[in-house]
Amino acid sequence: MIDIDTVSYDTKIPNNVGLSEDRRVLKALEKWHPGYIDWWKEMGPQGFQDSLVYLRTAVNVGADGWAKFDYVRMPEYRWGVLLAPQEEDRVVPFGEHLGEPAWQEIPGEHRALVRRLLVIQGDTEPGSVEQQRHLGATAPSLYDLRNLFQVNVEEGRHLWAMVYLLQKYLGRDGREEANDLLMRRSGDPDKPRMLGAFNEATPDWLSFFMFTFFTDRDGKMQLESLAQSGFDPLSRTCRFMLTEEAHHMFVGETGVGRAIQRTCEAMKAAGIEDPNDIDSVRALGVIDLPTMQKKANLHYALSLDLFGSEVSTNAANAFNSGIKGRYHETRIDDDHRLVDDTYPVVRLVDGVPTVVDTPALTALNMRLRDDYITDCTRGIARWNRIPANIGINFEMTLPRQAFYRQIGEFANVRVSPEGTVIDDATWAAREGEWLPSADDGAFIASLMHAETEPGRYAGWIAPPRQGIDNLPGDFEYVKIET
Ligand code: BYC
Ligand code: FE
Ligand code: FE
Repeated sequence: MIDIDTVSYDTKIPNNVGLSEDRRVLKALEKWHPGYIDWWKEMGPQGFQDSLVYLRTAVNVGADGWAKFDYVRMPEYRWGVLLAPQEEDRVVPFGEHLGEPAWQEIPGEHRALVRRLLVIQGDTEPGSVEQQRHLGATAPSLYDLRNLFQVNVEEGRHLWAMVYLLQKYLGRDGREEANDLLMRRSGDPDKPRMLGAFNEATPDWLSFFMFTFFTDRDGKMQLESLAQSGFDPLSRTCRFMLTEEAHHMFVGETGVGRAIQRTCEAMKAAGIEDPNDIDSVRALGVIDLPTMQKKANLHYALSLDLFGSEVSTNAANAFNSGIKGRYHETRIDDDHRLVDDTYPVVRLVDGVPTVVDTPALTALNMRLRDDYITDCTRGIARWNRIPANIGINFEMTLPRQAFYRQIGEFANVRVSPEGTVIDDATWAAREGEWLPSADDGAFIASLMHAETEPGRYAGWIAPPRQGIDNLPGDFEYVKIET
């Protein structure tokens, strides 16, 4: 019996899955490890591989005290395989196998489906690290630099989490997939990452914060759904990943929030009341609020695409077979089978976005997306308190979900943020009001420069209210030269 409360360090790979007694999987992971380190050095954070970074490392899986903070060089980070504790007598919580004991192996008939989900999930993790690899050079503070690297090493660990499941439960196929996960590259036309949002550039820190707010939140929703899985090792893996994910969204939400705060404070101090007086605001060396709205529009639309098509038989199969559930499945009060249910889905009917009742099983992507939208809306409301408190009249909003989509119902139509279908000419004329333009990008880029002195923050962003690990904001979170 493996003691899951103790993480074992008797192999190179910290784990609570008894790796030292599982020679086959241990050997497979040890074989994969050097390729991972090569990938990290080639595609991970550029320029800081020798710096000492004040990072948390997962050393346990309990509710409290699972992380230890210390200075580490990133290539020496202890990426481990950690699963949340096994729940006794857990059953498949939904689908046609509802109520059967949860599976400790993948049922033969669902191997292809699980493999696909593990690979898609796994592919996003290194994708995001690749997207963010240039950001260290322009970090607005050591505090932010450290948070970037924390997110990066944990996305690396999320890759390990998926690779463990592939190697342990999918044999040779899993091994091949694990190797391929190190071969694809974000944005590479020949071997891109699998999902759209992970092939976009993350050109500046505002994008990084928007990404961690919007796209890591898709990660949260997807992991929550997979955490419901009847395949128990997948459930336990995702449950532990979710404890790390919370910090990623914290980084995004507070990052954007601090930029909003700084802009509002600068406007107030300069006596500028109109948020749309963009030239005057930019002259203060801060990012104007309408540009932040445009960035939010972009990252939100890209993240909505990550939920797949509105109507999806893949999603129906994943649910029916007990592999991927709904957000908070076990808290939902219904039959958890959905065979005769319907769900309202926004579809394009005669060129107009229209709510259509659709069989609930095929509408599961949509349902998860709706839960996601609710979650985003709460975060936006928290952002909006900042201008209100400072006395600047501005509210961030979310565009309608048909806006700027590349996947699903609305992939082939032009839609305004208000949800009106428009022609190409109107789109071309107004796109610059809704999405960041090259000029906006250049302006933001002009503000991006590194602050490397402890306690100093770039002029476009407010300091955090408190530091990490109860340390002050002027703590030396990264020792760049060592
Ligand atoms: N880009 O039947 P459909 C995270 C493909 S983020 C490109 O609707 P399904 C993280 C689709 O693969 C969370 N292709 O698909 C965040 C399918 O292709 P095939 C990642 C796309 O399966 C920040 C076809 O279109 N985890 O963790 O219902 C930092 C038909 O689509 C896209 C997961 O996503 C796209 N956006 O839904 C780091 C969980 N969307 O099979 C990490 C696992 C769809 O016909 N994945 N396609 O060739 C899933 O549950 C589902 O596969 C999806 C798609 C929700 C992604
Ligand atoms: Fe992740
Ligand atoms: Fe994340």
